[in-house]
Amino acid sequence: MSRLVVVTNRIAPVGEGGPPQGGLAVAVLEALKEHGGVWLGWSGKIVETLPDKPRIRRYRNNLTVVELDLTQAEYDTYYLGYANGTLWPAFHYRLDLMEFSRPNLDGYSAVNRRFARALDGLLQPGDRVWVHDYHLIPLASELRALDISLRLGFFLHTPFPVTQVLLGVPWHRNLVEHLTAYDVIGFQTDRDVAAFADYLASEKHGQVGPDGEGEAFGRKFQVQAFPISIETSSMIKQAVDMEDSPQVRRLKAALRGRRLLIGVDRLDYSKGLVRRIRAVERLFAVHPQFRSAVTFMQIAPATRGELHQYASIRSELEQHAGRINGAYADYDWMPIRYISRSYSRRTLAGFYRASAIGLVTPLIDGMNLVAKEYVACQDPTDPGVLVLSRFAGAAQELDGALIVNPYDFEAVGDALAGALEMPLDERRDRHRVLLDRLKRWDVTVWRRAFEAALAA
Ligand code: ADQ
Repeated sequence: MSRLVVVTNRIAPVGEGGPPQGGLAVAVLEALKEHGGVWLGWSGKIVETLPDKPRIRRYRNNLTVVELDLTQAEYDTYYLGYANGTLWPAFHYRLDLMEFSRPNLDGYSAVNRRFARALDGLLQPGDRVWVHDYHLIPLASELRALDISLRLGFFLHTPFPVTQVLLGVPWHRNLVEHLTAYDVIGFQTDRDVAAFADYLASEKHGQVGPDGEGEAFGRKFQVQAFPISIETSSMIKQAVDMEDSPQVRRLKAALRGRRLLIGVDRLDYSKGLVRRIRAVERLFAVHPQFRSAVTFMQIAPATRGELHQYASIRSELEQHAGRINGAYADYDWMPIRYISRSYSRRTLAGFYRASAIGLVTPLIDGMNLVAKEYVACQDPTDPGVLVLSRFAGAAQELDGALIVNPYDFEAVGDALAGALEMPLDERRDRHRVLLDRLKRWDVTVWRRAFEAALAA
């Protein structure tokens, strides 16, 4: 039986640290639990001197976790610099926020080389290597340079930008050439596959055929969409379990009979939070019957706080929330609750179930798992409504949601009014279709589809 070797930027705590947060970590752990295997990535530690060897921990079920540390310079150049200062904004269509420097790119390349060397010592004949996300695009090339001929797969969790945007990224040709060193290149949606194929064709590097067989830079590879999903059945169970939990009871007591609109995101400029809050303002301004009848709760803990592109988002949001609360609040009602701490998935599951509307309005998003989690957590007899941006990858599958254009926040505000007034029958019908999709295509099916392509 061949081993699965997974490489991610960051290793989430396994075992004693409790359940890991984040869709990637859940999917990876679940994949490795089934057959065992190796998970290699950054430990989360920044050290002054790197240890001679990576730390190797062995767990039950043949799971081996290999932890690498980063130096401060590596963290600054590889992680903050090129990965999150250049690629993340560019892949989310924000060339205006993109920054680029040669030292950052050198750091990015060097860390990928070091990850490849660490892997080299651990790989066995027959292993299948599955690399995740934009931090590690050059890893396959580095492994090939070490004469490794194993099957290598890559999955991009973010969008793949259209050619006109990608051309703005310094080093774009090298990035795409590095991608083609993998045997399988997986994207979230067909739109991403099409963008990748268009880049190869229009830059005259190669092509992708109708069945996803690609050829470029003298290599052959398979390109395919694998929309990531959630652990649907366990999410449903958590939501049911949490229905009568102390947290949900406290939330409901605080709402005092008002209906809840919920947003849950990492604090990121791609998530459309300012426009979302303005859509809520529009709801109160133009549909006064909902004043004092609903509360909007936005949970958005800070991430990547060291990057200046993230510095102003929080204060901008707080300003809008303060302004709207100032304009509409009453002595017994606060329209907007803005919360910057994070909660466990279990607690969130209970909060989703208690909400009449899930607001997921990114300006662009690879998939967005919150949209899927919100659907799974609803009570099928009285489900809430998902209001979903057309620019989330999830909108390709979840077309039974209320699909909105997040840039048109006035229309989003009106869609919120429509969602609050939606008859029970329509809510049930829409929810049934959405949940059906999530039961058929959960994270296990997603992972097996990728593994099958990698084995082919
Ligand atoms: P993210 O940008 O982090 O992920 P998303 O998919 O919404 O976006 O969230 C990942 C996970 O984090 C979800 O399971 C969610 O419950 C959790 N989470 C988000 N906000 C939280 C909060 N405030 N508190 C606690 N938990 C929170 C990237 C891509 C996405 C893609 C995923 C997986 O940007 O488009 O869906 O990877 O591929």
